[in-house]
Amino acid sequence: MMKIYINGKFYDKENAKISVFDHGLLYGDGVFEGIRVYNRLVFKLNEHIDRLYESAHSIMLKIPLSKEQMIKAVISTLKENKLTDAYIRLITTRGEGDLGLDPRKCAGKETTIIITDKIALYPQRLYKEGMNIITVSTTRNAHEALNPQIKSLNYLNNIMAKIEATNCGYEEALMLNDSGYVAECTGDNIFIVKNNELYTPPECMGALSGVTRETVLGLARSGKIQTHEHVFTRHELYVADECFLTGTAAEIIPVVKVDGRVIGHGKPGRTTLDLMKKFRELTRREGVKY
Ligand code: PXG
Repeated sequence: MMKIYINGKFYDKENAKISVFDHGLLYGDGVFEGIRVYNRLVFKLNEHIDRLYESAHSIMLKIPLSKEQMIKAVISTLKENKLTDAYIRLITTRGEGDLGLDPRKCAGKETTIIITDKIALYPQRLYKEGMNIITVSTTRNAHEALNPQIKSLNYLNNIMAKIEATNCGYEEALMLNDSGYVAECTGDNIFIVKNNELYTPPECMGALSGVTRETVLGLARSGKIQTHEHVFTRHELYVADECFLTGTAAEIIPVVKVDGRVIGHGKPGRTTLDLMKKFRELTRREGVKY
């Protein structure tokens, strides 16, 4: 039986419920993280916790637990569910208030939820053959409106882009920022390889500071690959030698076609395959053991 953590207690899935007055539901007012566990090793747990608290700080949401308490809560949820490989969804909402926007009404009611589940893996075919993605007309949120670096519960911007892509028969959407520069995909960061060097858009272009993104940049640097967090347009993407996406759920997934343009040789590239291998090795040996 799946056990879900809500504010320090475990509930069966059927009984894991929160108020309909929770501002997480009413307004998407809250923050979240998605974390992976590989064979009892929680991958980059501290990095995810840090990002959760940074997102909360930015929206002036007080998480009732200290980081150490949050880490303990995550581990105890994993133990309760006896999972060795898992996907963790960590959420803190503003909590129960009234029908008005004012978050002051929710003070002291912040709600922390931890769901651990089996991982829903992407089809193996996509890793072997690579993905075919399309640019959508929904632009990434402007940072002065709702900064894409805040991993908030308000994901409509990404969902609208995902709907556009699936309506066109594509698995994933490429999102540009409101100046037309490449930002990221709906739940993954984007990278290109050109002349054996690695490029990804800087966060200020509308990209989340992805934990997998940081990991891949580190792996590339230790493999003596030059890395650049650099602004680029769709043209640079179209003429890249290789392209791939990174995310906790997807890990590293090759992209072989963008807007109908074949990338490189139309197959997952050498650098991509090498980084995929190194990433898998890292997930096997590094993490918080429980
Ligand atoms: N960009 C966005 C907008 C994300 O939500 C990433 C990049 C990758 O970040 P990490 O830290 O995971 O390397 C994310 C995180 C989904 C889904 O169902 C994806 C995320 C979160 C929640 C759901 O695809 N990705």
